[in-house]
Amino acid sequence: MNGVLLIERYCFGARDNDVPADLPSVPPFLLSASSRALVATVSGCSLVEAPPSFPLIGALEAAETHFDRPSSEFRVPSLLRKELTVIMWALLIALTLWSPLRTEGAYFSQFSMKEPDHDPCYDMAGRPVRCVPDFINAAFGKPVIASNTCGTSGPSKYCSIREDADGILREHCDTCDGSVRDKAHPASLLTDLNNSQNMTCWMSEPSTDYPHNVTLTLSLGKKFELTYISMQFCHRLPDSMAIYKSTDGGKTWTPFQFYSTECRNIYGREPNVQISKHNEQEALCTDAHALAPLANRIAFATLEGRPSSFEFEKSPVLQDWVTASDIRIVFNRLSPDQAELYGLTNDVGTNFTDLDVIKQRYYYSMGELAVGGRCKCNGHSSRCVLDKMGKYTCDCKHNTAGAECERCKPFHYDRPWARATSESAHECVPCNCNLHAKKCRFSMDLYRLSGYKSGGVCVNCKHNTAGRNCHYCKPGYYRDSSRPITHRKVCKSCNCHPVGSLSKSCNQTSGQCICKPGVTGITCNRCAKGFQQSQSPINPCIPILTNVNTFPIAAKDQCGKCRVIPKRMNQKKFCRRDYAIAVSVLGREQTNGWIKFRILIEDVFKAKSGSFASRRGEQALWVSYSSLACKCPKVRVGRKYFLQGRDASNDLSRPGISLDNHSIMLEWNEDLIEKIDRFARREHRGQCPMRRKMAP
Ligand SMILES: [Ca+2]
Repeated sequence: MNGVLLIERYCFGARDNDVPADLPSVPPFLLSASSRALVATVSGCSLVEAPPSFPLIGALEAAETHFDRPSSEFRVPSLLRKELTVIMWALLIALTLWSPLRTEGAYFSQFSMKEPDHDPCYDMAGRPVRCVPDFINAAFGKPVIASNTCGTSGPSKYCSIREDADGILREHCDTCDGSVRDKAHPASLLTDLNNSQNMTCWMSEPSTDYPHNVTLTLSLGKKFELTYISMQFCHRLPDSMAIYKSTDGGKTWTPFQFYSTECRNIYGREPNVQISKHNEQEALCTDAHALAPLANRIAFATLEGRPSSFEFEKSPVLQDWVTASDIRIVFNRLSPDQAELYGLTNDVGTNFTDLDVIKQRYYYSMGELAVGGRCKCNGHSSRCVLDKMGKYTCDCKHNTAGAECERCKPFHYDRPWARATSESAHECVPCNCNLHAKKCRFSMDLYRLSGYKSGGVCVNCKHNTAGRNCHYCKPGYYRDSSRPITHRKVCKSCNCHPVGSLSKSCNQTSGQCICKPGVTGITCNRCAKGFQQSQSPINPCIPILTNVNTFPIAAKDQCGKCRVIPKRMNQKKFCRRDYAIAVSVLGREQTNGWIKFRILIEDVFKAKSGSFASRRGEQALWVSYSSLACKCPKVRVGRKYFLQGRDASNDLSRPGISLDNHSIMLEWNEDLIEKIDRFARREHRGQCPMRRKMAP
């Protein structure tokens, strides 16, 4: 039986004191279901004990594995076989009548060899429920790589002791030869169809080397959750052997279990350590296998003795512990004392000094490596399949994705991924983007704020929408109330007039743009009553004035000497001004008695921090109408100037830079840079001219 399992001496879950003293002492063999530990305890083949809840799952898995396979070997000591068969059937019949288990339909479907009527990942009402792939022998048919195989470099002789028909143990010798079909013992025989009547065995090359290290590596192709690893040997059991597992396809390995009569010496581990809740991920070392010298199977139950196995669903530690994508078995020693191998103490005519003869007895040989478990899908899939790339992977449901359904599939990030439990399938939920986005991300902060309901944030909202759910219109657009929010054209452009409006945005529901003073219309496209169009893009609509002569025209002869336009620049002037900047004039407008120029500060050579002059970018420059009338200075829109002055007291009615008698304004030319640079350096070095002192 590929699929093996089991029940060689049925003392599952039995505590030591449950086992009658006269029963051969074999390590109790606990078969654990993914969530519950076992089960029927048969000790001396009487039912002894079963945990109260779901007591039969483990036996179920065992039975599944057994009855499912056509050539299953249900290997039981002959005197027990009949009774056990009766017991197993009784259990199975009891289970079919047990309604809570019917929802775990995978078993029955497999039992009846029929496809399930509906997807087991959803209940009859279509609600998502936890689902798991069938329990299988994950090793069956998978390749095993052996570090060493008998007969691969020419024929080798080996010997073993067998019980002959007359009941007497005798040594039989044979030859292994990789090039002859009947004599080859390749590692592929570890995972072939198992037949107890004609066991096919892998063998290592006989050797007297010490330590005698041989490695078997099995790749399962993806992550599984393992219930047991079972090894049936064709020769004697190894004395010291380690099982490792990998969860990353064989890149890194962690110990799973050790077997040795000398745990401390060989593996540096205390033997038979008790597992508590604090070390549930610790690999144990046991010598239990050595207590039954005639046994030919070693079975490692991954959850045996681990306290949280009874609440496996709630134990991420144990969920990790039973997870493996690869298994490695390392044999380190065949017998405690290699000179005292079984045959040597028997009188079988062996010459003690003949090393060659001794060597023929030193090899490992295994007939079956079975790994019982389920393809790991975190409760989100009922089967594993080959994907397009030929890779074994879960057939994920519940909007999950990944080889183990370990994440949510794209656009289903409204709440965090979680493993399915019997209480909740924890299915992934699509983001709500009102059909305006194809991508979203998860935000834990928003999820918390929503009371753990919704954490999806739409990415790249299309159709001029915005917001975490693409549920409103982006700036410059407003909601067309006649269309549903999911409509492609739900957001209409505000079309705010570039001159008449203060911004591109408009009211989300009415579409009204924000107009400049004196401007009106939904898009701010015309002057309001009492206003007329001006030539200024800044103030496109100005009041219709009754008195046109608002500004006094200064007579030319009233203009005094202009101090704002100096004939030349010097160090003293540079030092005594608070700021020195280069500005471009962008526009002008008139207000009461003042002209306000819109300027762009392009360079700041000197300025007090926080002052208007220190801020690059757009700024206002105020010049009194009378100064301008005297062309002191002459300021033209579109020109660039060098500007110096003192920070005036802040006149709130005129925010920006104001020109006064201390200001200097020069039309810009590139030659100025060198001068400014020189003045600035000197000032920085403290080389400003001294102020003239008053005469005493
Ligand atoms: Ca085999």
